[in-house]
Amino acid sequence: MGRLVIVSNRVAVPRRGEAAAAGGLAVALKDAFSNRGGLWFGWSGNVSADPPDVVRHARRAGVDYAVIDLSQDAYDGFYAGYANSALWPMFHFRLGLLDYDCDEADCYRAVNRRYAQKLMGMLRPDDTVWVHDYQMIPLGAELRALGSRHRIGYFHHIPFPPWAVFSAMPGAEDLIRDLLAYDLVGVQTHRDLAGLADCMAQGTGMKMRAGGEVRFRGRRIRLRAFPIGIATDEFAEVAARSAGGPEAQRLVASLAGRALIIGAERLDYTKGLPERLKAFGALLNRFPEYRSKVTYLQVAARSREDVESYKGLKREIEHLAGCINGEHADADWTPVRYVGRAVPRDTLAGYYRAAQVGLVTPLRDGMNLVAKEYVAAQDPQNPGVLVLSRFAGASEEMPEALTVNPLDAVGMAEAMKAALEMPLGERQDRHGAMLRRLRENTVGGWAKAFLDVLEGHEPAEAPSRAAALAVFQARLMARNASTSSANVSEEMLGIQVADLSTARASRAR
Ligand code: ADQ
Repeated sequence: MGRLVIVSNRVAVPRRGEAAAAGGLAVALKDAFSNRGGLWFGWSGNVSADPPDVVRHARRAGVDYAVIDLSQDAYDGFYAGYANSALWPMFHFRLGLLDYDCDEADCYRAVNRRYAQKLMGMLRPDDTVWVHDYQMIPLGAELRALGSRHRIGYFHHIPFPPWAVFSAMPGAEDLIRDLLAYDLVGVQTHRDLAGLADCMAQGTGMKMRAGGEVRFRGRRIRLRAFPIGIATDEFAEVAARSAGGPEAQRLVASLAGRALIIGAERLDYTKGLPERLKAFGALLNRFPEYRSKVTYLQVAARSREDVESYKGLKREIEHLAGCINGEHADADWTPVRYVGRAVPRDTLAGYYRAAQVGLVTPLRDGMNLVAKEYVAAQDPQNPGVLVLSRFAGASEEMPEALTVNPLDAVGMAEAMKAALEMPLGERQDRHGAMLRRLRENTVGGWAKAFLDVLEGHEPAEAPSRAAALAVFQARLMARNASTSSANVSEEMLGIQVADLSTARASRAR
């Protein structure tokens, strides 16, 4: 069996003597790596004006890490620019925040091309390549253009909207065609799979067949939903241990017997923080019996502060928290506690366990691991209640949560009240059902399921014409700044239509 090669935007090389950071992909891939060895390639996280054009290598616990640095221009155009100012809002249905710049789009392709060139030099013929997330969509096509015949899979961690939304992105057809270079495209949920299939059908003319695949020039591209999980039992153990630790104990003592509602996430406009604060305000206004009886703790790790659309968010949240506290606080009670930074994973797990309600209410989310962690962290004898947005991918797998629309402040306030008042038996039943499912679908199982489908696949032909066309298009755009992406798309679509009619004609024969 060949190596497993992972490509993700950010690669955190563990310190010497450490296996890997707890949580996240590193845990998911532990088994896969330990069975066959592997390579993990991506951006080091370093940015400088003129970084050396070299790949740095490190070996930790049987895994080779290979990282490159980004120049300030590449960081601005590729990461802060196209990936996080255009792709991120579009994939989260926030077209009003989509900030497209064609130079940044070119930069995104150029960075992906550079990654492909570096990676090709490190690949062995029997390697399996697994590409992660929206920063890397064109990587597969760039690898194919360089002659790669590897099995290449792509997993999309964030939502996949239907074509009516996706097509707002300039160059949408090219982006969706890039996915045809992969052998397997994975998304989180069935809702995302429907979005992906719709984009494939309308953006490329390729209809998903029964069995979840499209056929393109003799190749089979599988489209599947693989809902990501967590290391359930390990997280439950960490939470149980941390609940007795000093951090959680200090928190519990400070509540003076009041109920605790918790929220935790990166400070991101997709996570619905202002809406949640307004809903908590509505709880205190509509149900005054909860004044001085409940405390809401929001832990929000700072994120992407150099992206324009994130800049006002911190201020808005601080303002809302201040307003609620100003209106309702007492000398001995602060309704909203706001911790504006990341806290260690085990501390967070202890906080989850101490909370009677987990409030996870994103406006859109691929999956949302906090929802799963909150459930895993509970004491099964006396579990808290999860209040979950219907727009989080996790809601597909967790119907026993109290499902809410995050835009409905009163509905959310009522759900919080119902959660705080839920009888023990009902809490145990709901929690038990969710925990069973979390144990069945762990993050290790998720990685295995993806790789099993990817590796059951016949080798791809390379370079496919579709991929070569996508690369041709990107190069053309880069060379000729005056050529608008719309023109190039039309030109490509012309080729596409011609190809399809040839295919139809040959089928008819
Ligand atoms: P994220 O958008 O980062 O992930 P999420 O899935 O919730 O969102 O994962 C966040 C992780 O960070 C969790 O493990 C959580 O415990 C941790 N965390 C949150 N707040 C923290 C804080 N203040 N301090 C420390 N740790 C904190 C993207 C997609 C998601 C998808 C994941 C995985 O946007 O939809 O679930 O990838 O595929």
